[in-house]
Amino acid sequence: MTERLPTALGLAQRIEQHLTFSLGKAPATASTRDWRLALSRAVRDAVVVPWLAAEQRTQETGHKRVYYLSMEFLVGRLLQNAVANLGLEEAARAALAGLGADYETVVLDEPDAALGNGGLGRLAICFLDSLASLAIPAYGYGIRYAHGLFRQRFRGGWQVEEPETWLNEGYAWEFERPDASLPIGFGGRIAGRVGDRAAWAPDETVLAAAFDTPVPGWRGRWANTLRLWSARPLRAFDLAAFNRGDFVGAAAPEVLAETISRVLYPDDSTPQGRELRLKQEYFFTAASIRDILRRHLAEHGDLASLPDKVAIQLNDTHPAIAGPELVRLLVDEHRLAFHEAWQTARGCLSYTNHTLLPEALERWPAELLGRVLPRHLEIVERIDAKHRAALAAAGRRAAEELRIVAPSGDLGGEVRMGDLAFVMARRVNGVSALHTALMRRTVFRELEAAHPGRIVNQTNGVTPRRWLHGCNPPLRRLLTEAIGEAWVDDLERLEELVPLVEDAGFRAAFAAAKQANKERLAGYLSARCGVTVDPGALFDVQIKRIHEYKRQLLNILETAALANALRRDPGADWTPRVKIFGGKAAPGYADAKLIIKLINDVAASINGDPALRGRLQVVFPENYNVSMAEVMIPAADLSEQVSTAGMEASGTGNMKLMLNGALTVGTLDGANVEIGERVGPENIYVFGLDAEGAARHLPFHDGAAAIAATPPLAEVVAQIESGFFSPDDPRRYDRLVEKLRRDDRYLVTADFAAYFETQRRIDRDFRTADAWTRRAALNTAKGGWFSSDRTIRGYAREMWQVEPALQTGS
Ligand code: AZC
Repeated sequence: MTERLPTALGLAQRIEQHLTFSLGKAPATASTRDWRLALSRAVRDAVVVPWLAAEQRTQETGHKRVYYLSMEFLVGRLLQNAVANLGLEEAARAALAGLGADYETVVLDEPDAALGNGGLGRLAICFLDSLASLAIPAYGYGIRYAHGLFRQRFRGGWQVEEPETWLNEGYAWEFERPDASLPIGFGGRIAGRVGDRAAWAPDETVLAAAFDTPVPGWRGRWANTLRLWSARPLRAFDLAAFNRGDFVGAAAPEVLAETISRVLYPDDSTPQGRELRLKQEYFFTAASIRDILRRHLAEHGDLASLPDKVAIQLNDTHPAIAGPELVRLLVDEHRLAFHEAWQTARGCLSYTNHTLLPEALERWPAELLGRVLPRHLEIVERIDAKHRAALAAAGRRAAEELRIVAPSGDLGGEVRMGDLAFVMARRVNGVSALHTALMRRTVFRELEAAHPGRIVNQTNGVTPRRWLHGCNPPLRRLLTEAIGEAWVDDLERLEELVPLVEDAGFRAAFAAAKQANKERLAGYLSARCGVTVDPGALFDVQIKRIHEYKRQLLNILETAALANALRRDPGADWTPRVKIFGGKAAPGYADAKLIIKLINDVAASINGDPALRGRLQVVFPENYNVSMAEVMIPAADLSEQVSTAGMEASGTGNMKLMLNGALTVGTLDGANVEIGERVGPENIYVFGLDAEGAARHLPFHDGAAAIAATPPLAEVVAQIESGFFSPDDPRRYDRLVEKLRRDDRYLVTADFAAYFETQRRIDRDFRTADAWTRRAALNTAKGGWFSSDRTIRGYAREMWQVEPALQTGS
């Protein structure tokens, strides 16, 4: 499809029109925000054309659609990405300049839409970019949280959470769709039955209001839709109560309904919190499934063709209630027999597992599920019974482990959402080769044996549009000069760089691009946190959620041990390093918050020591988010991927950093394994126990003995205990130290020596700058496989059976 995209002049006119008629402002008084909103509107206008054309084409051809259901979409900024995908960058720059505004300033004004926590939510957005770029008709479905992920502040080095308010700052991208609203019920009872069918009478109903954001693909050939649901009261407010003077009471229904889409991940440590979370999950899943059925029936008129036309992907178990909901609608409203409904639903559904950590596998008390969704609990129980009966009939032992509704203590049972999603899905996937292999052997061992072949692997990927082309202009220019622009469409063409890596001129240019990015980050850190860093130092970066298994603790202990070594031997020729941390801890995760405080305490001790000046520095800017990642990733020399082997499902930051020419120091965990296979052992620093070794070692691991046997670690632990880093509260870290000694389940003390030794090797290697650059450039050259385009092609082929709606080049 060829749509005409605006020229600079056309774009300037549109920007001015929006400034005047959408925002009611004159150019002379327009603020940066006004220009940003006017430009966003003008760019949105440009997206609408391919967007409507794509929808029309899908309808006309009856093409299969993919529906990606996700509780999280970690969008970040949209403007720059949309401008680039539409090829409007030069035009936008020139148009704004002509109007007296600066493009860079305007795009940086956009607040991040942070409707996600971390990897899983960011992956969803990379996937939407790839789906649109590959012209695969798709909808993303999620929740339009009024408050996204909290804003992180450090007070005295402790994390405090403040509400995030992205919608207050003007959001120019969405279209509200009042005609697509749907009522969603909760609670109540079964009011009647006929055969398989039941009539559910909910006692609470809210309205799901739809908001559509167009998602343009690369070159603007195709655009898909991100449809987010916002909860509204069915009746606005209680006028009678208002007239009685009961203003608070009058607004109560409104408040209650809107609570459902108010915040991302409410704290689930209270029973109220858990119930709200379950309601959120059902709310967006039910609205999405009904929307899908409605569209399908309008276009195709029958339900038999549903699996041929509809592929629904469950991003983790959060939308797993989609299975029972679809069965419910097919049986209760569309009069299919139960078995037929189940088979139809299974034909549409696939499920991605993102974690093996037992505490992150969702389980709902049957009592709670039955109270909030009585009909669904019945359906789940029936599916459970039928599933096990079918296995028994086929001669398999109906193992206890196969129960979806499992007895649990005195609670009267719990529903294992992972097992439910598995049983309801045609395909189940893990997110890296190692993770998928472990999944088959551990959490889904029984189910894998019962349904061989259902589990497939789809190693994660990241979109090169945002994570190389968008965030790294110096490298983007170099790559395009060297091999042409086709790498943005087909990232595996980065392989063409391999011979160039042997060229001294190319290496010098590569190093210069890295240096420019390091200077940009230095400027950013200076402006944001008032710290001065030396762009000549090794930039050592660990950016991700703070979690014990991700082992920021290992990194900061090593940092403190390095500081001791530097102090002891000031004359030696050390490699200057800047340790950069970024990440948030879940508000209720006390030990992760204590690790944040420790990093900040160690940072204060190191940064305040004149003996370490110019050699070691620790920087931890608050409120790490997508747009901060876009500045940090291009500037990194070293990528820290040091999770306990077997625990990080995949990682995607590891891929972004590699693509941008950072070398990885990491364990053989998640996709690190596949990164190592592609770059070769000489171009990655692997250390520590592997997954098998870790599993074998753990039961016998003695943290106290490991500390005693590792002098640099013993010294740091002794410092922590003596209050060296926390003179105001010497006992602050007792709990952390106690865990390292007696319950080091993340094997920090087991891997410390190998990690410390590897870091010293890195110190030495970094000093041979040209050899380092060669290896960094090889990481970029070999990174092409980690494009989310490759991942989405895999899903399309092996899970969804869907083809692109346009051929490449058309
Ligand atoms: C993350 C995994 O921890 C990470 O390893 C993976 O790369 C990412 O998903 C995308 O697959 N998981 C989450 O963000 N959240 C949960 C609940 O697992």
